[in-house]
Amino acid sequence: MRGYERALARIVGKDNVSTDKAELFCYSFDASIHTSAPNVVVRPSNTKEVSEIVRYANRKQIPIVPRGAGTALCGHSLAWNGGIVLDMTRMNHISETHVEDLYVVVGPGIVYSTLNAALKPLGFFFPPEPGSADVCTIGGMVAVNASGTKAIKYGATRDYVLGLEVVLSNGTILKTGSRTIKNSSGYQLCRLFTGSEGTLGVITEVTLKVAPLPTYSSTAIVAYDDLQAAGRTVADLIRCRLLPAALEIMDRTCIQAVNKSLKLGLPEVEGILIVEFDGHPDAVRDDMRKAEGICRAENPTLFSSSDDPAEEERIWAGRKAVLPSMSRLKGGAVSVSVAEDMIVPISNIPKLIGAISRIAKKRGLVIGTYGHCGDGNLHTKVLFDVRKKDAWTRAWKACLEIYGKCISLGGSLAGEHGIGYTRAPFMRMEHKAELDLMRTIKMALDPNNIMNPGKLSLDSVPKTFVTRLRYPVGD
Ligand code: LAC
Ligand code: ZN
Repeated sequence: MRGYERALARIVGKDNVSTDKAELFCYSFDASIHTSAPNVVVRPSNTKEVSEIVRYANRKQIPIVPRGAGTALCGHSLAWNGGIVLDMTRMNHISETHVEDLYVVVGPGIVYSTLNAALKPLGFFFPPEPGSADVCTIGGMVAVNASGTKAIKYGATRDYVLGLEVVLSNGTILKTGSRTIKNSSGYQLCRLFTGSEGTLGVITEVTLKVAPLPTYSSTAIVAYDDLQAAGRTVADLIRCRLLPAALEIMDRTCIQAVNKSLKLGLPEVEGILIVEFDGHPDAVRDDMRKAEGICRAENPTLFSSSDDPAEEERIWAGRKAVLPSMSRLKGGAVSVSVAEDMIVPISNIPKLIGAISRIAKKRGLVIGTYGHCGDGNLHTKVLFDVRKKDAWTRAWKACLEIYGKCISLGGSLAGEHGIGYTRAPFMRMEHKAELDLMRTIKMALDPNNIMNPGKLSLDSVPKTFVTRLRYPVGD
């Protein structure tokens, strides 16, 4: 046993420390295109252990990377400089439930859908609903300010974080925020740690606001022969003061992919919108009637709505399967996550969609576009033969052009997946001088740079960016 293994085993017990090669290999991936292995994985079970581990790592200047379920799409939970991966999944308790005060207190390792299953009998929920809802952890969601299909109406994770317990880089256990629905008492430090991606400290407990669970919903599928028409409908719906619980888009490539993998028989048109309303049945029916009129103004080939939960689930099945289905669309081509989470002001969706398809054509790439158009957030998947170096070069060029367009439209690199490693070299494009302030904050809180180093902000594209890919790239 190496010295650091012994020291860590003294804190968490030897069964919760591993340097086994096979295990380290498993921890060398998340859902991103990158890969990098830690030297050791540690699984703490409480805040005190986390504090002792961090204090030890700080003394020895060993990098620490907190990790939940590893669903991050940009390499957030990869140990880029080796070191310790802190697997937080054992800290998965619900320690307090106070729905009458609109909050719960949970460990960072609890899975999103497990928390909502516990809240459902009480008639409450935590709404942001990411695509990885059945596996992702609340700590990971706070770390990247995650969200998903419900953000247009209910907001993102940051809108629900009332309080946090965080272990700082010197091992100090900090309590920040409150158990109240609002406070105006000083700097809103919960907001600082939310979205900090493990670079400022380790989240060990979360006080989360919860919302009343709607008891009725209705969902429509709307098909258009023109993707731009689908995009225009999004802003039209909102301009008419409709606020859907979800408003999603899928282009032809995505529709073909889910049809192929799930045999759904969706119409293979240029664009499909999914529109969901929830709330009081009368209000929902009224909103859906208005939405139908607005959607029909752009001449859809199909408008079909239902309040039957089984049918609603059928409508959603295709959308929810886009990400895993894309790699099955074309033999030899893999769906690759580059430029995959842009967000723009809602009415600029048609412009962003148009730009993505022009860039795809110019670079000779197949790009599937889908996502949460109701809040301005689009995901893209680039399909190509990952063994070909030239295809990677074209994909990176396309990525830079898409980011440039997105920023010029008043948007941001990431709507809900965060920055991690894969987007770190592009941060200056968006944040300019603001990035220097972010670095000042980072240095103040983590002077030895042990907390998830190499993430969130890079000045240039390092060589490892294109060499440490999870794919076997040839010439
Ligand atoms: C989704 C994930 C990729 O929306 O965010 O499917
Ligand atoms: Zn999403």
